[in-house]
Amino acid sequence: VSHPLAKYLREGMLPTLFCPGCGNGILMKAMFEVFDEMGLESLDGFVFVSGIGCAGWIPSPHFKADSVHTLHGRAIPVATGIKLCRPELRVVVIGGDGDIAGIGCGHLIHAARRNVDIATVMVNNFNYGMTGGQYSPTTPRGKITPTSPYGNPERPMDTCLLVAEAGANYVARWTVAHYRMLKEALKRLFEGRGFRFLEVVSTCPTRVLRREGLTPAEGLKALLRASVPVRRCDPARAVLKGRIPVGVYADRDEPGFLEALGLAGPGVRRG
Ligand SMILES: Cc1ncc(C[n+]2csc(CCOP(=O)(O)OP(=O)(O)O)c2C)c(N)n1
Repeated sequence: VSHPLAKYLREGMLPTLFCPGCGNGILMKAMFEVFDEMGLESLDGFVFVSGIGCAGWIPSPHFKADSVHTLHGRAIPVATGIKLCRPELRVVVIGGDGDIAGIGCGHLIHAARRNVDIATVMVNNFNYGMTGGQYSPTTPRGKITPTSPYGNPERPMDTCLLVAEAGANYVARWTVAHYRMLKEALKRLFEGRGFRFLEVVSTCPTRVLRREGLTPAEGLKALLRASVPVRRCDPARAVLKGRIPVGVYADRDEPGFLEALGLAGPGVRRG
């Protein structure tokens, strides 16, 4: 493919493996544009780590880069190990809400608490997409899913609040319909120290939108309608009402875990 962004895409990966209209494609394009705007000719120096799920497929197999596809929920501890062994690499975790806020939630909290120097992109499509649309920790209360035929009985959580409170340096949420803001946040994510966390609210045309009778385009518009700036709401309450708080939850520059271990910082030789 002779496209300026094709340098980041593994051969034979078009069309992508995602369902038509999946928000993962939008996020992938945004990431490629950001890499290009960062002046990167290749993804050398990056390692992408994912667990299991559709979002985990964004880097592996699509990215022409080193990637590790680990167990469901375990991307963050594997990424932490890679970063501690090879501090000079840029380590990026990509996964779904089930992967990162569900089964992997303990790892998420402790990586944020330790301020581990990795970037994490959590794609929140409000369900377990890959396994059939079961409800996840972020599914709005009352939603009908294959595991909640009478409506989801659980309270959804605001993962960004949790990660910000635990101590991460950078925490933000945007939807795939906020393309420009999403790219700004991705740029911030790939730079800097400490734990950087971006929740990307996305659409799942196959498991969610089809059930609701919405096209992928209508799904994107619904994301915009549900969004509310985080600084103008009480995010925990907004999430309970099915709104999507968007914006920056935390932006600090505290020393990361590498510095706490003496593996980075002034006077430490890298590489
Ligand atoms: C230990 C373990 N439990 C359950 C599964 C089955 N499983 C595979 S992917 C997945 C959830 C996927 O949802 P999410 O992480 O939100 O990603 P999405 O597919 O929606 O992008 C589950 C439960 C598994 N692979 N391993």
